[in-house]
Amino acid sequence: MTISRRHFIKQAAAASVFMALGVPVCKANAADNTIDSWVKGVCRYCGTGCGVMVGVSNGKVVTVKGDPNNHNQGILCLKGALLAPVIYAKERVTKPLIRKNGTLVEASWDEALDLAASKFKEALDSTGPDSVAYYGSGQALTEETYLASKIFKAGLKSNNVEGNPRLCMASAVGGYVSTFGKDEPMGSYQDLDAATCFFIIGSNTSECHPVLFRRIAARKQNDKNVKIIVCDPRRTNTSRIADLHMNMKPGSDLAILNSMAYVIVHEELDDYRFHNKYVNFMTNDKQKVDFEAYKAFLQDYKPEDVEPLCGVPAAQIREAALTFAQSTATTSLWCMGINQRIRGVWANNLIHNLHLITGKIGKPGSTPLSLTGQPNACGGVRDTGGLSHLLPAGRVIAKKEHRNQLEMQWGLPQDSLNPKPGLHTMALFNAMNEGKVKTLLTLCTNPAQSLPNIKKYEEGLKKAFLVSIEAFSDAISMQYADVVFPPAFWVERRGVYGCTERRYALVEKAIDPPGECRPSVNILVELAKRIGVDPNLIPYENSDDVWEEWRKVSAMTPYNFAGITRERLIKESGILWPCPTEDHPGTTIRYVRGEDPNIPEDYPDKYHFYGKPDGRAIVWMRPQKAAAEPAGGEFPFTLTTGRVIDHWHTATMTGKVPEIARSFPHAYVEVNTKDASRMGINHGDKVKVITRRGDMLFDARVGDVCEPGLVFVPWFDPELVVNELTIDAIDPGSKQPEFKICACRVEKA
Ligand SMILES: Nc1nc2c(c(=O)[nH]1)N[C@H]1C(S)=C(S)[C@@H](COP(=O)(O)OP(=O)(O)OC[C@H]3O[C@@H](n4cnc5c(=O)[nH]c(N)nc54)[C@H](O)[C@@H]3O)O[C@H]1N2
Ligand SMILES: Nc1nc2c(c(=O)[nH]1)N[C@H]1C(S)=C(S)[C@@H](COP(=O)(O)OP(=O)(O)OC[C@H]3O[C@@H](n4cnc5c(=O)[nH]c(N)nc54)[C@H](O)[C@@H]3O)O[C@H]1N2
Ligand code: SF4
Ligand SMILES: [Mo]
Repeated sequence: MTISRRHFIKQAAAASVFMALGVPVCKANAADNTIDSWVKGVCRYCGTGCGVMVGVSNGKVVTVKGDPNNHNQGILCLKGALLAPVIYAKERVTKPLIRKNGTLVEASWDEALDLAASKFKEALDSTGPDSVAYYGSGQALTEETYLASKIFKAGLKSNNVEGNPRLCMASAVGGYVSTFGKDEPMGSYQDLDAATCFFIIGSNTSECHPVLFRRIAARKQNDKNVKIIVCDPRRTNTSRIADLHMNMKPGSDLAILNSMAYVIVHEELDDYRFHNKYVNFMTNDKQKVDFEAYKAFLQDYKPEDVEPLCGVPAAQIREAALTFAQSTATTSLWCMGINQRIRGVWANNLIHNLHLITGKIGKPGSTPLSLTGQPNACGGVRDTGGLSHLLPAGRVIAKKEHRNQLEMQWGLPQDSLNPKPGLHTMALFNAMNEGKVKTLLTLCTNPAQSLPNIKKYEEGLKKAFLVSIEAFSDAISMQYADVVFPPAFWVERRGVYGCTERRYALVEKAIDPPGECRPSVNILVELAKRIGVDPNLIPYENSDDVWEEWRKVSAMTPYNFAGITRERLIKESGILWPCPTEDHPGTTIRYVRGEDPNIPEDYPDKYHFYGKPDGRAIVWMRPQKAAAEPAGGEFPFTLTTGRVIDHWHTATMTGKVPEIARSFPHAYVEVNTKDASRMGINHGDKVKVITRRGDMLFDARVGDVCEPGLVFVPWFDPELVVNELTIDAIDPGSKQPEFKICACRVEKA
């Protein structure tokens, strides 16, 4: 039995306390005796990474329920519970397609592979490796990303390997690496059950990580001492359970975070013993200074002084700081409100600062925990090095020593890898505009809708030869594709996803793919061979073979996956790396002796931030900086974009679920009641949103979600592509675009 929306709501109503909190939950169905087998997997959607059991009957997926043995304890949100119909959507691409006379038409595999390979060869022969590129996804399997990255970097000698995590997690990566020397969080979901204070900033957890939000809400319900602080310019469902909602002006996070540090330091709530031993203080231009200099830097951020800039009363900043520092255990959670900013890395640093000056790190319930967006955003792309400056397992292209390690592991001659980092995402699409990148392979991403300021990049999408591995024919990017390969989707092939807490879990194959669809691993291998990549470099029959190699490549680094065998993944519902041996249980706390297997048992100190040469993490002195395009003059409003609970990104999947499509048929614009009444806008009226890049009509949703001066548009709608309006300014460190803030004008249509 599939779960209908009505059935779901009935189940959710049973958990009425959570409904009252705006937390939808979906408990596992009782076993249905019409099911032939239940196959273990991971939800296709968000970075929460809920374990699922896929019910198969007569070779078809008929229902999906939560895996009781995974962290989500059998609970799913509506998106996860309604995955079955997505598999059978009529828009599935089931045969290879090639463009002929402007139209995509069906072709044989040989024809499509040969055409794509010839275009890659043409570009490589005429202009060299820098003229080809790969653009992947945090929704691809770890094995797929590792393989694609190896094909391009080792096989074609092109470091133009990028992916949508650049739009998503790049600033979090930059934050972890600059503060701790290594990417990825140190904590885990266990911390959510021990925290007495949750500091949620720039994350609409209730809509974007619903099952984690439920866990947070449960924690609060079970312990009246638990406090929740939310810092977000919108009154989201997440903010509605907060004890304190700092309803800030967009873009003022750096000031608020420094101001909280000011209060902590001035109230003597910092943990001197901790930061004296485990922390270095560093100016923005990388000068090591002492604690007194850091204190002096904070003088500019007295709560009363930053109040006008951030719109948060000084008393609230003080309250937030005191609650953060005085709670027994504090967990910070953040997401795109922090990362999608031109100073996203700095904002990440300042969140880590609060934990480092108070010593609230590496203890149960105390951790900075960046929420990852996609189901494999923490996994594949970051761990296996699927970005233009990275090599697998935390190595970087710029370091000869790292390149040499990979050359050895991959059986390549020494110094044969390309030493020049490739183009980051926005530079890559710019290079396509300029005709410098001529052939692009995409896998599991829909850039024609998801890139910022998208009109600007249309030229390049048209000009370049676009080879796309894409599951649904109505993805907007298909309008630009020259060859389309039909992939096996979700549970039609086996492979690994890694979620927010460093948990790697296996998505098992439950059914055969339809038509001529093939697993992407096989598509990549076949295409590479035809381009001319040495078959000995890619001797894989399936994703299991790739996984075996990845385990070896990761061993001997702090990203140790050696103990995560396929056999264990089949038996267990996820394992948290580092996991050096087959009898190792996985790691829930990093950087702490006795917990993190990378720290020797006889290491003299409790903490060791081994990513840094002296074992000390860094408290960075990062000043407030305005957004790239602040509101003002002709464009007095701020436009922000984001998500709604039921839709996934460009809606190529959730749009196929009738229950979801009915509840969110189109994008809309949230306008504050005061602004609306001033402009004579009523709920449901057509409103024109105008930015320096274009304009678009949306239905108005008038209410109190946005403060006056701010409007919000969700970006799922393929008919109203709000990315025609958003700005493509990027963080100079992480190169992540500032999707969250641009200036606009709002007019009644
Ligand atoms: N339902 C659903 N869930 C998803 C996804 C989905 O498409 N749909 N996508 C997944 C992915 S890939 C991602 S990356 C995550 C994203 O998850 P989130 O980041 O939680 O979601 P967003 O809606 O993009 O934005 C989060 C919040 O940032 C706030 N914000 C805007 N400007 C600022 C600012 O200047 N400062 C602060 N502090 N906050 C600001 C917005 O008001 C919004 O509430 O969700 C994941 N989960
Ligand atoms: N305005 C605005 N824009 C944003 C954001 C924002 O907050 N605001 N957020 C940004 C963020 S955080 C992200 S992560 C990106 C996401 O941007 P995208 O990755 O471009 O968005 P998706 O819709 O997830 O694209 C996934 C594509 O893969 C296809 N697909 C699904 N399953 C499979 C499969 O198994 N194999 C293959 N080959 N294809 C498959 C889907 O049909 C879809 O076309 O968007 C970014 N864009
Ligand atoms: S919370 Fe995320 S991972 Fe869990 S069921 Fe919902 S969409 Fe899937
Ligand atoms: Mo994302």
